Amino acid sequence: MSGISLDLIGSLNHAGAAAQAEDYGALARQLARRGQDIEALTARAMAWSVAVPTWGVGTGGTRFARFPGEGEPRHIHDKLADCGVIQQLTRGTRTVSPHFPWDKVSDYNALRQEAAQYELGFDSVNSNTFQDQLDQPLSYKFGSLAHANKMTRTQAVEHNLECIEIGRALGSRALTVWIGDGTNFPGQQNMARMFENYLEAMGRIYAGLPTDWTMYIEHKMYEPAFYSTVISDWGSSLIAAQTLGPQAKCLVDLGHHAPNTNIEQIVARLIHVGKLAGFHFNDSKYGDDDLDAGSVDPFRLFLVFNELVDAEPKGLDLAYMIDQSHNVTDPIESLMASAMEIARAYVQASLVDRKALAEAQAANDVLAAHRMLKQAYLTDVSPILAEARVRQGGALDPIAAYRASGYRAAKAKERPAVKGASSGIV
Ligand code: PSV
Ligand code: MN
Repeated sequence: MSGISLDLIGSLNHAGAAAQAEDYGALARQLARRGQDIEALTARAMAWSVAVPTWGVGTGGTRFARFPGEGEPRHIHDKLADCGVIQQLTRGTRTVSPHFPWDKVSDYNALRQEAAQYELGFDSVNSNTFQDQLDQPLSYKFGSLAHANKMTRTQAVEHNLECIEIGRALGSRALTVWIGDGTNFPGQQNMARMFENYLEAMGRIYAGLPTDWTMYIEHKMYEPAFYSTVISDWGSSLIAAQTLGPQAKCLVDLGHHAPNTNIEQIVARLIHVGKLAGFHFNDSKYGDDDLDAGSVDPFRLFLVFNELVDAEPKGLDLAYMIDQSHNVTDPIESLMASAMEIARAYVQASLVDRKALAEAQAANDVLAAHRMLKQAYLTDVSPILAEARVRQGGALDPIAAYRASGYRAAKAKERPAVKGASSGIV
């Protein structure tokens, strides 16, 4: 099932081929002078993949307003079609991460086949106990897995167990649990008891995990709760993961920390204890802004990958996902740009000469060590990323190809706009 005409991709790639060959050759010579083989780096870029969130292809909003885009996906089938375009053009987003109940259907085996037609698989399944659904007996207004009332906790546990069942049918092997539970007022709840309630409920979900599954615990400092959240930081997340057992790990969403937090150090610590699950990539300036990965602070993204590449000999098995809210851009364009920025940070981090860096660190040659990171970060690896895409049948310039295809305008005709004002994160 092809979303964008192969002829169009082919002719645009052909038009840019000479310039790409020239840029690739120049970069190959520059890297060879540094003792690096461009082909090995291109092979790494080709093997790289990051999951796209199904909720990311819809236009996002804030709690003030949402300004819907044209031709938005109406359901999971449209979302898969859009994710298929992202994969077709970038060749670096081979899986999607669904969210339930938003993506509910009656036949998950059929959904798995449908995704396979776009050459997509399913990554981690995400549960949602931060909203009330229409047919839901007990409200999550005052919490879900950490709720004071055991019946509400049980309802939230059952939803998570249902997500695992759905995920099994989809071929997923992980459950991501993020809760909005917390308080807005000091004294509103007993913070210690809330954490105990959470652990009790999570223990019941953990008991339902298939043996080859992992549970990802996602922390977040604030929002929707503004005084305290139950899993506010990596410390709480790690305590929970260690209490639950070896199948529980900590997921780092880059936007879920206080401004200026040294996230790369958190990454290093979680790797040290063998508890890093993976990432939700996005960028931010002030809070959980959910901006496009690498759009505000690309150096931070690079430094996170510097830790990951450094730890590769430890044999990491991580989940890489995007988690963004596209309020003012076409979500397909933003997701393609983000996937490419994430791959860029990965390839740049792969340029660091680890042996030379370790020697400079051992000799306390501070500036030499720092300059090695800077040199890698300042290297324009775009020709490597483009080569990796084209060799796999993708687009030399995905955003240009997408714009030339008229995909969005065609979808605007096919998917009529939903009328009325709305707000919300997704
Ligand atoms: C919460 O802000 C979060 O990062 C979690 O990953 C949710 O599943 C997602 O956003 C929902 O938009
Ligand atoms: Mn997230």
